[in-house]
Amino acid sequence: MEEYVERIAMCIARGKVYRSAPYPPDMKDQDGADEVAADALKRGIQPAILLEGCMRGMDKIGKDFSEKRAAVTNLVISAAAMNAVLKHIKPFLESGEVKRKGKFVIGTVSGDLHDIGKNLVSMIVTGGGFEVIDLGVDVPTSTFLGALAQHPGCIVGLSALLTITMPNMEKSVRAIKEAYPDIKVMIGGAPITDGFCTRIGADFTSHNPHEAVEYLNRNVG
Ligand code: B12
Repeated sequence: MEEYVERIAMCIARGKVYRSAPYPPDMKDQDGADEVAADALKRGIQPAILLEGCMRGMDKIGKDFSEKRAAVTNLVISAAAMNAVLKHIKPFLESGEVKRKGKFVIGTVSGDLHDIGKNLVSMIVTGGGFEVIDLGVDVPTSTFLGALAQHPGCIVGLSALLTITMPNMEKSVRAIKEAYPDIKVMIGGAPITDGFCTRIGADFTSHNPHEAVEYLNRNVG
């Protein structure tokens, strides 16, 4: 069992998606995350064990990213490897056989169409064992509020990439905090700083999706 956790973690941390993938060159002709996950399930390994491998792998690449040993491109490839595993676990997640830790609602704020970072955060949070409700891009405050009413107990994340949409982020955060003072609000995106986060009353910000997962682990439930 531990062997599969380690193999999956390694494929994810190194970004080995499929056997036929040429990257990384030193893992050429070795099974990737896709094949290892399929093999594990065929041998009766519990899907939750594969999720443990996902978390360990993302933990490693997340730390490498924090310490500047990995770039966003590495995160993207690792997320693709993680998705290859999640594809196999999805039916078990949907049937409820594998329990989620909690719910995370995320969206890009009104007026903003950038979604690459948001999608990366969504994927990594999913791999961290949470159910993600992705509201998409250009999300008005009313849609955030509607989703929070529908998913009590969730944590919410807002993304913004444009300085001109940061005021929309502020409006949404303030409205969320007014309607749901107990809901934790996380914000992110290239122009977002710790100072902005504090000023608008959000609870947490990071440029690193791995730290978002750590925040969720600390604050869920
Ligand atoms: C790709 C891109 C686009 C694509 C978007 C495609 C898509 N599907 O997302 C397109 C071409 C559509 C686009 C359009 C525009 N863009 Co643009 N775009 C970019 C670009 C090159 C990359 C953004 C990106 O995806 N980065 C990679 C991801 C992984 O990084 P990220 O989003 O920052 O996310 C990371 C973290 O911030 C964090 N994170 C992100 N969200 C969240 C949320 C939470 C909760 C947490 C915890 C963390 C988190 O995690 C991620 C992983 O580390 C940037 C330049 C740049 N280098 O940033 C310009 C940029 C953001 N764009 C810019 C501009 C001006 C525009 C346009 C206005 C251009 C125009 N004149 O039409 C339009 C606006 C359209 C709109 N209304 O949104 C400017 C913004 C300048 C400013 N000061 O506001 C930038 C900075 C380019 C520049 N240097 O001028 N753009």
